[in-house]
Amino acid sequence: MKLFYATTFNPRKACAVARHLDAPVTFVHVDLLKGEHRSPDYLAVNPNGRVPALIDGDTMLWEADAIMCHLARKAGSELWPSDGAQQVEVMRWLSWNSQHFSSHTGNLYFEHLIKPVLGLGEPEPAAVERMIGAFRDSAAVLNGHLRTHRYAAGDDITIADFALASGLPYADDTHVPFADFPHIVRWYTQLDALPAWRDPYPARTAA
Ligand SMILES: N[C@@H](CCC(=O)N[C@@H](CS)C(=O)NCC(=O)O)C(=O)O
Repeated sequence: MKLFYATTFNPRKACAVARHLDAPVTFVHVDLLKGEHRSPDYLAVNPNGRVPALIDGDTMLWEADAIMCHLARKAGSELWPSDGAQQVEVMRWLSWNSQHFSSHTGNLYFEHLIKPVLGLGEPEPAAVERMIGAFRDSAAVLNGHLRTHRYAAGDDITIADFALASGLPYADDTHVPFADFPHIVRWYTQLDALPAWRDPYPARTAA
């Protein structure tokens, strides 16, 4: 398998799951600043021109959540539960995460970390305030759930946890106030104890 990635928000969770599972993937770095994600060769893999993407034999897969699912299924890992009802529970959190929780952390990531790199100016204060308010509303829901659940889908870690955690490694720089939510902090501490989560990317030698 080949996993195309950059050291950014969405590929991070796919790389972390690949490393956590010790999956037999070759990591292929895609240089976004050089526009490698818009090359014809890369667009043939992912017509969205985004990372991550995965090639596994004849399968070309994009969307980080689907890639995590594919890697977990292929490894026979309970990160993607074998039980159907548990799969539904994982899907609930993946779906909610992409529409709500990580949508807010992702927007803050864009304002604080991507705009400066792309020369798009300073974070817009009113927009940032709205994003933080939206994050707080979502975080209250997750915090309430985690009060009685060790992980998002229950007692065991799943790909939903990797997805939900996507924006939290950047929280200091992106001013995501997750420290105000004690059950999220307790839950995230478990993720942060995983070597693959803390250090999801392969070492790269300078070009
Ligand atoms: N929904 C996609 C989002 C992928 C995505 O937006 N990736 C960003 C990096 S975090 C990207 O490739 N950006 C390049 C661009 O938009 O030009 C996923 O979860 O895989």
